[in-house]
Amino acid sequence: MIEAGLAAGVCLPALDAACSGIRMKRHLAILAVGVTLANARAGAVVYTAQSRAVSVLTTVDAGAASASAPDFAPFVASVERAVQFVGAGGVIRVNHAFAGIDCELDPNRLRLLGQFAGSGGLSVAPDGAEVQEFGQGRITADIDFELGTRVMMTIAAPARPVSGAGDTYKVRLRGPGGGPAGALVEIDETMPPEPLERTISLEPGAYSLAYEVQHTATGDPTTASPGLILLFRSPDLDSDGVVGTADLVRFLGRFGQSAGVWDEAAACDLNADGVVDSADLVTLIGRFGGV
Ligand SMILES: [Ca+2]
Ligand SMILES: [Ca+2]
Repeated sequence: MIEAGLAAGVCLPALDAACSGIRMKRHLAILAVGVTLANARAGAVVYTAQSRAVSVLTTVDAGAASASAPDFAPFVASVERAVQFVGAGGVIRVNHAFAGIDCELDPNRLRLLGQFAGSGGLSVAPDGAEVQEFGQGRITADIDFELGTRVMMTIAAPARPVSGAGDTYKVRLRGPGGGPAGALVEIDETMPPEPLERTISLEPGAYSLAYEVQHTATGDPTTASPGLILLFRSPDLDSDGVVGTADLVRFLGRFGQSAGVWDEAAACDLNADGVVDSADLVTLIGRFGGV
């Protein structure tokens, strides 16, 4: 007993230290497992492929310029050309083409803002021959992503710019299965130019978005501002793979705010009714601790 007591008395601090070390290792191991799981899940939306580009063309000199995104980082770029030419009556005019893009692939939203400007007109050669000159801008984005869980998504775009013959406009979202059955959104230049806003519950799986808009300026200067947003309404607001305290804090920071699809608060409007309120909070709490 005494020996045991002494032994215990001597050994306890050492054991305590040893146990503390073991606890620390276990703690680190649990942390490591947690990090691995978070990385593996990495939020509801994972982008798997991207191809984004802007380009312009001026017909006076058949000149072109373009830029494309090298990776999944925000793509902010613009290209521009401006060339003088002789119009009717010897008046000097400008054949202009500008195209800009600002596109983010955030786990909670895919947002693309575009900008076009341009001008053209009739050029008159010394022999009197007239040619219709135009400035043309083009924006394209092909983006694939995968969903690990069911997500309510809103896709929205302003009405396409009304432009000339030969211009193109496409918004196409395809889901698992591909083909006609997988076509969730399909809009092109043959349809009336109307704003798009549609909320869809997306099942887990692979999706592909194709966006293309081409704007042609044939006369006096014109501008156009196309855009597109896919808003993924997941309560995992920080996209770390779990609905937790950080998401709740972020959510409460937007509580009570109105939320159109283009607003910063929109990701917190989980039921897409235009306001961040208690109904959304109930959804978040219901998923707390899960994905
Ligand atoms: Ca989270
Ligand atoms: Ca709401």
